[in-house]
Order: sequence, then structure tokens, then C-alpha cells
Amino acid sequence: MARDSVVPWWRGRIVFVGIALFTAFALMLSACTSGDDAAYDAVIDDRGFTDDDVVAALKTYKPSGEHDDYVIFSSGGHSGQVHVIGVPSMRLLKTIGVFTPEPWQGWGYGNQTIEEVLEAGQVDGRDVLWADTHHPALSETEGDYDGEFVFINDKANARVAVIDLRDFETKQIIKNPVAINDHGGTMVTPNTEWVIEGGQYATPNGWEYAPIEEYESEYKGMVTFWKFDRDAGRIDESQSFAMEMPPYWQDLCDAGKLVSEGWVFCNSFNTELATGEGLDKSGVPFEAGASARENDYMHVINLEAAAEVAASGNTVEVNGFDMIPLQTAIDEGLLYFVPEPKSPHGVDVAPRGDYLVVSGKLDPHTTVYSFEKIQQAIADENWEPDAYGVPVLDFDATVEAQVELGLGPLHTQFDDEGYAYTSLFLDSAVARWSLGPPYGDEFKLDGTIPVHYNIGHLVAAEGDTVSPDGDWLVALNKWSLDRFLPPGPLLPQNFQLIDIAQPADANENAGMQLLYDMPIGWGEPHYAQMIKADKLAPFEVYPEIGWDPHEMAVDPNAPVSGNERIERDGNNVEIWMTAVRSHYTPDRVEILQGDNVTWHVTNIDTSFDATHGFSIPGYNINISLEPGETATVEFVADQSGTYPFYCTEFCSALHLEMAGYFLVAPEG
Ligand code: K7E
Ligand code: CUA
Repeated sequence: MARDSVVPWWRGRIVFVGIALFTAFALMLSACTSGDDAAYDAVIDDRGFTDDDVVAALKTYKPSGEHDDYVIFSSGGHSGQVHVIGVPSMRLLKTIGVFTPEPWQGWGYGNQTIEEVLEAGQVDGRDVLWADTHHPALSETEGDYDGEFVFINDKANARVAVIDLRDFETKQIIKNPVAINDHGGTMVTPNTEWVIEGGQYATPNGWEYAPIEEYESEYKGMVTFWKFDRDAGRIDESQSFAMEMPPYWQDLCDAGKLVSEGWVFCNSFNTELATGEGLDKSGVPFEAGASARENDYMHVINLEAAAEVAASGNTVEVNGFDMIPLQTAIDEGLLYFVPEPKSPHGVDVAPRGDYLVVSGKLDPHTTVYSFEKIQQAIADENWEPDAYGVPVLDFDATVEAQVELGLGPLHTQFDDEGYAYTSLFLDSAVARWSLGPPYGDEFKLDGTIPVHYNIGHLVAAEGDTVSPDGDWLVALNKWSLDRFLPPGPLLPQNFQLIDIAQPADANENAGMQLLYDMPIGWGEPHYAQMIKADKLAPFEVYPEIGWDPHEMAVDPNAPVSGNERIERDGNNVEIWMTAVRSHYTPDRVEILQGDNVTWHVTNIDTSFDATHGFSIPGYNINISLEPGETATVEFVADQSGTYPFYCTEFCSALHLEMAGYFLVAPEG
């Protein structure tokens, strides 16, 4: 397991920390003051550090030039983006432009291919240039992160995006034709054949209008399975399908792996079919109505069989998209329910694929289901139908264990030592607990560590794979209260790094140590995944000059050195321009008001980090050209004037001189 490769490094660190502390104390005791040690003591003294502080600092500090060991891909919440963070330093490396324009990357400011990606995310023909990203999913090969792609959902508008990790750029945004919001996405199957997107707040199929009084009959839930074409680096909509569900609020999904590969599990809530209290207060408010029952239903989906049914054409069309009707799903044995206690939030599949962990927000226990027992209950037809005819398997026949963890348990992660970690929202804590056989001796709570505050998700190193690494855990806390200088009344969230490398008996916090607080000042992250840094192998520069990052190939029409030119055909003007430190060729472009402008630019620099920008004031054009990249901007020059264009990246000593004039002569 990956831990083996980490042990020497880690042990070295502990030994180093131990020696450092021992030395420090020995020196303090003997009141010895050699120059370096005195400096070391003085810093500790001066800053009032405790022993734990010193250890924490030494574990997270990366000297200048040293790279991190792990990388987190975090949802950006309603920033609509994805954040990339190094671990253990917790340094922000990049915020990837996804659903929302991002000026540094020139994401959404005139670059034609990027505009097309964003336009594909339109809803009912309307630009929706924000999103609520919740669950990133790294692509997997045989159940392990492979470092090739990241997927992310938009809860607000039911969209899914594909990010290529060769250049950390969004390549595709796809709008779900069936639903207007989602939540249980994105999750991938162990070889990334499918990207899963589960629904959330039920609506009629295709979000058509239906009176709320017809909720039971007309409103539907859904789970969508997007077929991923790895070679193309895109979701193939034509091979994808949705499955209709009762109008329960599907919540989070996880794909089966190893023994449970081919199956998908989603939790749900509001099996009460609550529809709100209304202005006349004749109903029950949602939060009470949707949490009244003792149980909701985990959805157990036979994806392998469902894919065959969809391929056979046994579907209906919703907005031109294939959907397996609920009755077909029942008849074909594609869907089963299992009772899950008290308004659950999330289902997490254990590393071997054998256990499914579900926590009810209003139940202090976490419930561990056995996949084998679920299969047995299906084989035994040990079920009662729900109101829609879906078989509800017997709870006792499917449960392996219940473990009391604390208040408000939400999400669970796993490590390589047989521990599971569950966030406790109401307790503001992380519970560390042991899995029973074959992971360990028995299911039991080992202890908790306080976090600050109101933890939602948590992420462990490679924590969703068939071979988690352990060592590091990050708590994604919703509130930060007193942790940071308050930048006005809107506070950052708090990512807290926790060392989980020690065994549970190592200290009073079940062996866990809180190391570092990272303020998150953009949107509200929900989930994140953490990958070993050496699995990522992005381009340093694009492979060839004239590279079109969208096609991942050379653009045959790209300007290259020597063929720069301006051509006019009627009132269509086409410009082929190159950018190199520190010059645009051509650096003067003179056209007429009303011309249709097609402007190609190639960055012909091939040095690492030699990025150029290209911005035209007033015309809202701002693109980023990484080394070798080519881009095209199209616009109508409807405003006459004198527009100095310039490079927005400080690329050389003569960067300020990297500029030009765009002259638009008035009509007539
Ligand atoms: Cu915020 Cu997974 Cu969308 Cu829980 S979710 S916290
Ligand atoms: Cu190119 Cu500044």
C-alpha cells in the first residue's frame, strides 16, 4: 500500500521533530546558548508556542522550493469553481475556472472555445455564469485515482463539468436535460466508465410545470449516468441515460467497487413527500415535514443491468434524453431500497466495497450495511414494496453494525489502517472509529477530535479509493467564528489539517492531532478529494506551438512565427498574431467600425511559465496564453475608438512595452 512508501519519510520527520524538541528542552534545561539554538528558542519563546504548536508547525512547513506530497481538489461551492490546494502546507495552488468566468485564466472573456464550453451550460437558452459546485471526483483506474481528470457537479442547475488534468482546464460543461438541480454528483465508477449525477429536490421530469398538489404523482426524482469517453476526454451524452425515481430527495451517491462493482448507492431524504407549509400555513414546514419519519431509503441501483436496459432502448425520452421509467426499473430489478435511519446525508463505500456507511443527521449512530447481506435479501425477496412499488429490503437483514459516534454524523472517509472517520456536524468534531472484520477486530468508536466549527465533509488522503493512504485528513468546516481576523460579517470557511498517522491510543484525541487552519475565502466548499501529488503529470508547456487546449491538438490555422498577417474580406477582418517576450506581431491593427473581427493569437514562447495575456479594453476581451497556446477571439467592432491592447502577465523586463494599438475608425 502507498503508506509503505510514506513511512520512511514520515518516520524521519517524527524522529526529526523528536530530536528537535529533545534538543530544545535539553538546551533550555542546561541554559546553554549556542547561536542557532538560541535563535530557535527565542522564536518559540517570542511567539509563545506550546510543544504541540512546534510539532504542528514542523509537520506542515514546506521550505521554499519544496513541493507538497498531496493535492486536494476542492469544490468551490457557489464560487462555481474548483480549488487546488497542496497538503500538508495547505497552500492554494490554483482556482480552476469552471462554471464561472475567471479573469486570470482568461476564462469567459472572449476566448472562443471557452465561450463555447460555457454556452453549453446554458439553461433554457440563458447564460448561467455561476454554479454551486459540491462534489469533485477524480478519475479512477481499477478503483485508484489516476490523476487524469476531475469531474464536478453544479447543484444549483444540474450540470456536470469535466476538467482535464493535463492542463487543469475545464473541457466540457453539460446540462442535465431531465433535472434543474442535482446533488449526488459527481462520483465515478472504478474505471471511470460512468460519472454519476443524482438529483435532489424533485420536480416533474424536465422541470415542467405541475401544481404542488400533484407532488405524489407528477414530481419525480432521478439519478443520471453519464458515459465518459476517456480517449475523447468528454462525456458522451448519446450513450448516457437517467433513471426515474420516486420524488424522494436523492442526496449523495457512491459507486460500488471490488465486490460491489457495477452497483451504485444513493441516500435520500424527504421520503415523507413533504411539500412545505405554504403562505397560508396549511401544511407542514419543510424541515419538520421532511424529517418526520424514522427512516428514509438508501437507493441500491444495479448499474450494470441498467446500462443494458438503456442500451436496449427500453426508455422514454425527456427533453431528448433517454430515461428508464420507474416502473421499468422495478420490473427489471434495477432498483431496491434499504431503510436508513433519521434523515441521512451521504453513503460511503468502504475500500473493499463490502460495507456501505450511512449516517442519519438526527441519529447519533452510523449504520454499516453489508453488500453481501443486501444481495442475500434481494435473492430471498426479503422485502415490502414502498408506495411506488419499489422493493424495500428488510433493515435487520442488511445491517452489519451500528456504531454510536456523536451528534450530527454526516460523511465518512477511510484510511489504510482499518479506521473510518465521520464528521460530526453538531458536535463540531471528527470521530475516528474502527471497522470490523476483515479490516479490524470489531466495530467501535475510538474517540473524537474537536474541529472549528460545524464540519461538513472531510477528506482523507486517497480516501475514496480501494487503497486509501491515511496520514492526512482535512476537515471542511462551515463556520470559522473566532479562528481568523474577521473580514467583515461574511467569514471564510475553515479547512483544518489533521494528522491521522498515529494509532488511536497515541493521545486523548484518538491519536489525531490538529495541525493547521486554512481560511477559504471563496464560496463554500462542500467536498474535496486528495490525491498523491506524484500521480499528477500536467504539461509544463503545451506540447507544440499553436496548441488548441480544447482539442488537445495543434490548430492548423494557428498563427506561427513568419505568417502573421491581417486579411480583409468585405467587412470581415481576420488577424493572425503572435506573442513572444516582449512583442505582439502585428502591434498595430487598424480596422473600420462595424467590421466582424476574428483575431487569432499564439504564444510562441516555449519556456516554462512564460505566459502572456492579451486584453482589449472596453471590448471585455481578456485571454490567457500559456506557452505554445493558440486562441481565437471573435467580436463585432461596433464602437469606434483608440484601444491600446496589452499583455496582462508581467512576462519580462519589457513587459510594459508588450502592447499595441487597436484602431477602429468611425463609419464613413
Ligand atoms: Cu454540503 Cu456533500 Cu453537498 Cu454534505 S454536501 S456538507
Ligand atoms: Cu507578455 Cu507581459
